[in-house]
Amino acid sequence: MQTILILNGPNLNLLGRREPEIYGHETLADVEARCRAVCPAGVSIDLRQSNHEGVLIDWIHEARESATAIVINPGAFTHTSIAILDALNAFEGPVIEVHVSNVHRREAFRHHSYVSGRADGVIAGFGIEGYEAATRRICTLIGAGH
Ligand code: CA2
Repeated sequence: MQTILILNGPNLNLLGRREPEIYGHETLADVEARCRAVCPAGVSIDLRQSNHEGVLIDWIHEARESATAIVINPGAFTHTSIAILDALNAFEGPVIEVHVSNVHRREAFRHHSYVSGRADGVIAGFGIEGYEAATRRICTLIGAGH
């Protein structure tokens, strides 16, 4: 079994519950179900969310042993966290960065991402469909299914 770790940073527990005009109406549970649905046999999804930078870093370290690939929406840590970048640099598998909103159409401080320089792909502005697209791309990159 290959595992895709789908990590979500701060405030993304509110997905589908606040600011639907920016982030839509679907929740992280919907994200999980959609990503599971596009995974071929032999690939599992492990979706997690934390509001704490150190917890996200610990999960990325854990993934070195337990996951084949990472899909990450680091939330606002995208724009601030060299520590998350360093952790991702220590992970050897593919990494795809996802943003629900189109960060480039928003405030200037959302235009720079520390994670993009490490990511194998970046998706922004596709709503939660971005997670599905990222999961499909990861499956291609790890040679799973289809
Ligand atoms: O567009 C994205 O996915 C972001 O990563 C979301 C972050 C934001 O800081 C990034 O610039 C772009 C914020 C996550 C907040 O999530 C909420 C979801 C629903 C309601 C309120 C916040």
